[in-house]
Amino acid sequence: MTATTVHTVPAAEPVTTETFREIALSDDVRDLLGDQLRRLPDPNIDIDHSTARLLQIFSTLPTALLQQVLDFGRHIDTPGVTLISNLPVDAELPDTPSDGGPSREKKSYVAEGVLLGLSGLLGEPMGVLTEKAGQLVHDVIPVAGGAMTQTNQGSEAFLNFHSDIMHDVIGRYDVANPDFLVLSCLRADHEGVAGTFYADARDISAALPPEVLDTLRSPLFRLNAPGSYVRDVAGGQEVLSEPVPMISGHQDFPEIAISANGVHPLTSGGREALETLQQVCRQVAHSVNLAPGQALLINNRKGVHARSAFTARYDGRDRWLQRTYVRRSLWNVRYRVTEGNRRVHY
Ligand SMILES: O=C(O)CCC(=O)C(=O)O
Ligand SMILES: [Fe+2]
Repeated sequence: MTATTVHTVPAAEPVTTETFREIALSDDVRDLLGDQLRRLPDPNIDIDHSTARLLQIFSTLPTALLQQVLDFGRHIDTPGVTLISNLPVDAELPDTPSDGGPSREKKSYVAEGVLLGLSGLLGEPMGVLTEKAGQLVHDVIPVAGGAMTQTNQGSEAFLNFHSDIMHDVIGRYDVANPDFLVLSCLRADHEGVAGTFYADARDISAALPPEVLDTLRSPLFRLNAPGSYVRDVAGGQEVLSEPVPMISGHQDFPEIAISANGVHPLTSGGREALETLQQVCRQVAHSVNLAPGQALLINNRKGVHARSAFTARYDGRDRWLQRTYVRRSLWNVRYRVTEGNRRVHY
């Protein structure tokens, strides 16, 4: 400290520029979690009781590991994506449901416990009536009719870099949408080639030519509503948001929102910038071929995710993920709450 210093500043927190992290449980920790989760009843029956119980179970994780997950949820400078490996799995896994789920044959709830337990360390699981009928545990499974779609039912087509957004009468689809997604793998695809990609907006911004970043930071884009909304509610018609930027907020901590089901640029410059954006996402992305016992924590504001093409056989052994949508708090989305279920939005 020099003589001219007139006030002290608290020691700076270590600022991380790391955008991907991997955490692996030891076998002992995995088995301890597994023993407790095997006794869990179906967590959907009383979700608030179950999430309380899961918080007790997950609080027995080693402190350093628990802190990494908590830090993922609470800090602005932590990675946008984290892979957790060597999680416990169900002793018996029934066929992958051919209708997209949920499975009616699943008898234990280890996978659901892992998914909701991790989710509870980040915030509150939420459902949306137009996405998986408002369920809190989403099954992400290839469905024959949706193979080519830009939705989570797809397989044959590369699912472009996107955020999970929500149709909303306020005209913004990136406000009441989940802050986080947790994706947990129950079964990999047959060939083990399905990759989940994540591109962090910090890495994207650094890699973009400045003038393209400027364009993407301008309100020149209208997001199409999610495929499930367009298909089930809007009779196949596009339903566009008000004009928004693709990238917004603090330059060191940007937020990004891209719709999977199409972005409509208002200018030709905007169109070119969108193409560059998808290319840059591919360049900077981290990718993981999820395997059973692995889960990805995804920050849905710090970055965008994608999935590579893979081949589905619809034979009961196809890729099966479970997913939650997580809000840090349910309070500021209360304008969308439905009667009779305080976690489910219209
Ligand atoms: O299948 C995946 O790996 C990701 C799919 C996806 O985008 C999602 O579930 O939101
Ligand atoms: Fe997604």
